[in-house]
Amino acid sequence: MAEETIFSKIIRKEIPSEMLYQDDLVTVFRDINPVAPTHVLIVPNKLIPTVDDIEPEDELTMGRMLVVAKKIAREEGISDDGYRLIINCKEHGNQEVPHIHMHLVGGRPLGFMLKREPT
Ligand code: DGP
Repeated sequence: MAEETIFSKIIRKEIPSEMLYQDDLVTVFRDINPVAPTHVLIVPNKLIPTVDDIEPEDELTMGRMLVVAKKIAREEGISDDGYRLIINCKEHGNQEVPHIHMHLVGGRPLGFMLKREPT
């Protein structure tokens, strides 16, 4: 069994967050350390540690994350200009919290996805 993170407590409302949305499968709350005017996290209610742990029965939940991302982006007023969705995975992906979360980031031009390594 994977160990719970702080995100499980946020989902159960045991600790405070700026929660924007919750349904039977996903929860959305603002990132504590935003990198852009809109920076929210879309999180499955079920503890799935990383993308590498996704099982076939999680397909509906993964789809719901995208459907909800679209809805929140529209509510945040960033849909027309565009935004970025990011899921970090494990060490090389720089995943800090081992409970899958999709970052929805926007509200300013975000530049290239990654800095190129100097050649
Ligand atoms: P990642 O590197 O993809 O695992 O991003 C983890 C994000 O989670 C990071 O942007 C900061 C955010 N975060 C960590 N702890 C908390 C918390 O207690 N509350 C909220 N709202 N966000 C958190």
